[in-house]
Amino acid sequence: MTSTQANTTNQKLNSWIKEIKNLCKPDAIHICDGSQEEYDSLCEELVEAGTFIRLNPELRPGCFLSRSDPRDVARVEDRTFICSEKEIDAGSTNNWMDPEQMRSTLSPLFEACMEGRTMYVIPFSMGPLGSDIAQIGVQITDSPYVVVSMRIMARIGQKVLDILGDDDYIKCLHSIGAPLAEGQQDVAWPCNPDNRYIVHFPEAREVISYGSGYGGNALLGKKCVALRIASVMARDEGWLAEHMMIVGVESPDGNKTYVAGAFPSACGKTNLAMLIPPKGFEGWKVHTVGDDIAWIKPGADGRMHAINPEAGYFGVAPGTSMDSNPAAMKTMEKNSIFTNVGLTDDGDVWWEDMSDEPPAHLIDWQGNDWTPDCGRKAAHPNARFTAPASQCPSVDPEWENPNGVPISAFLFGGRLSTTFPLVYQSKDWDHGVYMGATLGSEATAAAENQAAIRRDPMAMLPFCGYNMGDYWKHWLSMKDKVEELPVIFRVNWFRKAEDGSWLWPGFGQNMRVLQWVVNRVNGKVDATESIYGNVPKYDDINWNGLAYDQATFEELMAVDTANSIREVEDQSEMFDKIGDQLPEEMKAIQQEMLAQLQ
Ligand code: SAT
Ligand code: MN
Repeated sequence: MTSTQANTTNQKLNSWIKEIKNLCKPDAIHICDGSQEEYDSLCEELVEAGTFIRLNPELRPGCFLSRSDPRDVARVEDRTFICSEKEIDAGSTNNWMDPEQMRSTLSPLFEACMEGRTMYVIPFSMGPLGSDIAQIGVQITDSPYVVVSMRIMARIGQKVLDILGDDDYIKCLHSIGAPLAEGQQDVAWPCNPDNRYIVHFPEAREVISYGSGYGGNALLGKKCVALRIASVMARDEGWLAEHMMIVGVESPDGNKTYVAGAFPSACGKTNLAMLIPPKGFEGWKVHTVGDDIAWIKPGADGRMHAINPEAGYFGVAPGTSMDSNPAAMKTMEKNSIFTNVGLTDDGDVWWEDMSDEPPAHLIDWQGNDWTPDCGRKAAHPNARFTAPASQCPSVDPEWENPNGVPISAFLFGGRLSTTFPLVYQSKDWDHGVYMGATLGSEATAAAENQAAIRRDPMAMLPFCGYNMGDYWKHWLSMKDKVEELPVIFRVNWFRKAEDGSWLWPGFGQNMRVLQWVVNRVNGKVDATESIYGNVPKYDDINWNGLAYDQATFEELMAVDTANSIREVEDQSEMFDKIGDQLPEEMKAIQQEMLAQLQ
């Protein structure tokens, strides 16, 4: 291990480090300084331990492949807990346990759990260093894979401690739960899959995670801090912590309009964050501020300002290609970590749909020989790339602006094949909150009219750290916190024709919708009222470079009464689940819409 270490005179932090050391009994302690030397030597150790395979430096310089335990491949929502003092504050959409009871459940698990391992202390900043919108946390972990991943995903090290000074921080304790007895041989991906806990104490601003080394279970700055804990802080302090990408849309005259958007998984959120305008949009550019999370605060100018609290992308690899997302592909050309993807014979990575022609042979994500006809996937469906945002060719020059970027519009988008028009604008703020609260996607891409809708309010279902009804009330209350509210839209790229074919020609054409959104918020184009909200006329969308006839557009925008009634009625299931905490505005808007449809 490198000799460089960070240091701090923060007494609270130093005594917490001592306390955890006494509890977890690691062989050594390392306080991460965040330097390149430290990163390099940890990667070297991971290679020696068999956790990392160095990829071909000519094809993927500075890149590593990691294969997880096949039982530790994704977030575990059924093992995720919100331990608020009162059960009602976690709400019916979260798992709750009494905080004291949870602490006594966890304590014995952590006793000597780091034996034979090094305990790393990672000071991290979510958000640009020193930004008023940023927050500082400290993660203690026994996983060097987590340390190197956190160095990509957040700002870490001595510079964070220098800013922290003697202040408070968000406490994040993590252990893979796999102590090593004297002389015991380690495995490549130690974990404890039968005993996982991903636990949040919202009032204490604290996270404790045990048993998993993967993704959001282990890189605690991401979903645990930046969404579950931050959403509670945002409620208490009057801002928003959202599961949203952020883009800056630049028009040919150089004007930039920032848009943030929430999408349930598999709805093209990353593709939209890195969109390349198609033919017909000469002079237009889309700049990436963030791909996953937005922290949004009322600014002194009376507008909402957003930062991306992260410094890297932890993206789903399968399906990503030079066709679907060239910017993402370029971002991960170097200095990136790949987890659970295939390893080609020339030392590069491959996953499903990365190329039309799969390699004739590779080693799959479980370390076995793989050929295109073997009947197994080369990469796990939740295989990931971890890549620095600074390497993204479309990264916005303002992405690290400590004041954030001013948000003009929010998008909510689900996958609905039969009901929802391509795009519509909310009638007012409350109606926009209703549009986000009722967000959902079809569980399967079924063509039948009855496809079950999985509700995912604001795409926050597994990430809201408090009662969902209170969260919607908080969203409603934001209308009094700024003078210039962002305009709210819903989009749906997934509508199908009677014969089951897509009505919209694909993610690459979404710029046409983004442009209409930008023109709307800048007052450059009118809209027509419909039952859903304000919709574009055919002529108000820029069709340059695309042959798309008006009849297909009308089909894409049509309101199917029977399906719409079914959809609106179906929203009651989620509303009933929220129970007494449901803001009355939600029910009122739903009833009004039903009345109009009938
Ligand atoms: O594993 S993460 O939580 O970081 C990503 C995801 O599951 O959305
Ligand atoms: Mn996400």
